[in-house]
Amino acid sequence: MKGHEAIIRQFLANGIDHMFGNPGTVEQGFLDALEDVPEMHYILTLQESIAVLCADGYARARFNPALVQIHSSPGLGNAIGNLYQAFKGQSPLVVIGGDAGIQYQAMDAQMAADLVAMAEPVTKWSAMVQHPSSLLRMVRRAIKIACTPPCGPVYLCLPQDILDAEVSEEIFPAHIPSFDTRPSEDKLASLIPLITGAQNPVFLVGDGVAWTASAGLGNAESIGLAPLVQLAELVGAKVYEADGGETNFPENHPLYCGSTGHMFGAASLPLIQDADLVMVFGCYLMPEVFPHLGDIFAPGTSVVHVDSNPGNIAKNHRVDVSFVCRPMAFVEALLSQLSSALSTSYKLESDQRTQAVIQHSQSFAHSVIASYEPTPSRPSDQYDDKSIYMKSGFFIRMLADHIPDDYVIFDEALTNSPPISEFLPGLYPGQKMMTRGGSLGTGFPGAIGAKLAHPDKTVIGFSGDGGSMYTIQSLWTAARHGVAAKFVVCQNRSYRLLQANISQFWKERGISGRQFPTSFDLSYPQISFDTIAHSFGVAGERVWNPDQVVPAIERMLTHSGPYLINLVLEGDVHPELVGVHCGQ
Ligand SMILES: Cc1ncc(C[n+]2csc(CCOP(=O)(O)OP(=O)(O)O)c2C)c(N)n1
Ligand SMILES: [Mg+2]
Repeated sequence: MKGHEAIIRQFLANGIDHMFGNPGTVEQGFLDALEDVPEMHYILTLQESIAVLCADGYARARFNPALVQIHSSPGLGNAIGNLYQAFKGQSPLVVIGGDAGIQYQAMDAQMAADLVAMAEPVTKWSAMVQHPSSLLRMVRRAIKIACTPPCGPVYLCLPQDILDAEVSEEIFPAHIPSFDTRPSEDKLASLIPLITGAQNPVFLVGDGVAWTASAGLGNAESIGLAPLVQLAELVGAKVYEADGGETNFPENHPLYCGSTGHMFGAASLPLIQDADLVMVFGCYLMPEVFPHLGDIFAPGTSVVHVDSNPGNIAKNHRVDVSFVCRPMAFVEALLSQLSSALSTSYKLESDQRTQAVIQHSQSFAHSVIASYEPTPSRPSDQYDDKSIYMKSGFFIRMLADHIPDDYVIFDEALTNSPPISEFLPGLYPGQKMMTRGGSLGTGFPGAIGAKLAHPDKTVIGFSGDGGSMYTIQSLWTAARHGVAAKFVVCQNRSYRLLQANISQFWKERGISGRQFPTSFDLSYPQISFDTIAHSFGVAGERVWNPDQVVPAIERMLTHSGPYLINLVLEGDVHPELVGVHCGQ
């Protein structure tokens, strides 16, 4: 057997039977061989970034590795931004990249580049196979590294002449090291006084929770988040998501207080500084774009960090006690010691704390409802010579009323995300996904990957109008492969988040009286997403009026194939300024 076929069979040996890719000449040998191995399903995407993002959604929805096939240097270049996204979020992606051949390395020929070096900063491991005798060894190593916590993407360059050679190696599944380590009982006991002495405990949870919820990949959903929920309830802790794109705590739980800031360290600081005990589970601190540079913890606060990634622990901020293990294994072991150590008066106090947090969560829910108007009240904007009555809250509330319970959401609705968290919460790992690392364009390809992973579930991808345009041709992939994901574009005709962020920038600098930069405006020319969808073979419609919402949702949910709703929302729309304020 030649290398072309052997690598396909090697992936199949590890249960990897989908390949998301975009082809080129230097990969022609194994794409040809693929035609004779029907067990491997090739999902054709029209740009390498989309291949990475579909695979990312597929991996995240199953907590299992996914395979990406990309072209040589230009293809790798296209993939880099979203490999970064996958790297930030611990997705076990095995990326195989084509190359003309080892024999041409010295020539610096067309498409030649230092591919391994290009991929290095955005992967856990980047390598090129140098000799046919180690082809399968390297493929197995790639799978193993991608799947060992902290999981992450790997890049393996496969020169065509290596794949052309006969393979002498045996095919057997790559071994994934067990991560079922447990903290020592003595060290756990040292935490009891810290916990019982705390008046105001805060938990910070990140994607390390979901990715290592079970001891092996693949069944995070069945293990669930129950032990962590139990611990939070026992100690009456406020729980904040930090550095999270997965569901690391049930979003509808009264102790869940939402996410720390993504943008400004100053916004996250008050959430942490009134704590006297901070327990960090599977996350890096802190994930903002402009993080706080000083101490984020108040003096005297005890900080406990539990992570399967030692690199996260004490990376930027002080830590008092740490455990390198799966957060859920730590929590289970701690619970068995803690339950008997808590006095009745402690339990009364923690109940009081819980009640206070519940009131806080309710007032937050009220503010979401006030801002996003789930009950439409007034015409708020004009679009296409029509009055628009609604904000996203109404659509999302109606969708929540009609959707089956087994929904999976990829939420890249950005400024329209709060009502999604309110009405369509993520309850277990794999039910709700968001982008990581600030990367746009993930919503639709991510939903396609998730639907391929769960053909029987209702999968909805939400995207802003801006974000959707980075990867809009992913709709074609859904139509081509009959992937019945549903897509919702929140069309506010602007990069609204950038407008919100510059408002903060102006506020901090005492600047007033400015118009939003016209580069944040998407109103002209008008984008018709339903027309784009139709042209790619995806059914869809435009919704701008509350009366249209329920019938459109019913059509979307009952349609047998992929379906897109172009949801027209109010926005800050100034087409008259385009070209004027740019000085053109
Ligand atoms: C690949 C990439 N390019 C640019 C940005 C910068 N950016 C952050 S938010 C944003 C606007 C997103 O607009 P949209 O998807 O319409 O959502 P809205 O803010 O309107 O809710 C942009 C362009 C980014 N995060 N990622
Ligand atoms: Mg927008």
